[in-house]
Amino acid sequence: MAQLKLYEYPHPILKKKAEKVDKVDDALRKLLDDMLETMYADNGCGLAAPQVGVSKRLVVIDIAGEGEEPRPMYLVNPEIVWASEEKEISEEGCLSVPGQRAEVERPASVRIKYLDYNGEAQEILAEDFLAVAAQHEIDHLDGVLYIDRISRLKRQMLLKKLEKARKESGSKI
Ligand code: GNR
Ligand code: NI
Repeated sequence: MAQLKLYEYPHPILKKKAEKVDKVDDALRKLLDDMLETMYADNGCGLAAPQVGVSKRLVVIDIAGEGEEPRPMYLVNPEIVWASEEKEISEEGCLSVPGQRAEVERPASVRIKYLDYNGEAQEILAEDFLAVAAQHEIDHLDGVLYIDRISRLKRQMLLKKLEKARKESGSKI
């Protein structure tokens, strides 16, 4: 296993639409394992491949709470096949926009089709925080960050704070 480098805003790879994967083989599973390790090391609950510089449609998620048994999920080529009319607002953060948070509105539940770690087709109904995390990650595969889903004014304020925090920490955050 290996920890991968995280790409942060405004790296252009985060704006690119990622490519579909055509087969789940050992090399791909190794990448999924490394993504999971990277996510755990940075205390994230989800991670998409573009965040580690790989423009492929791969996501890992673990929404288990602290002190709970880990429950890793691997989503290859995830697709939202249904979204609820009902919307929900929740506070989001992103490892690629470190130290910042904002409220984002999204469908409250979504049905997602994907291939699992073994390349088998799966479909799940994601609700509550899993719905938020899965939509946040699938957005990454389409080059969309949660800050693209907030008002211009809020985004400008958030990006100013990010810039300030980076300066204060000696540029590297
Ligand atoms: O660790 C993360 N926490 C989080 C909190 C609220 C909504 C979404 C997320 S995902 C984020 C990790 C990340 O940046 N994934 O892309
Ligand atoms: Ni993110």
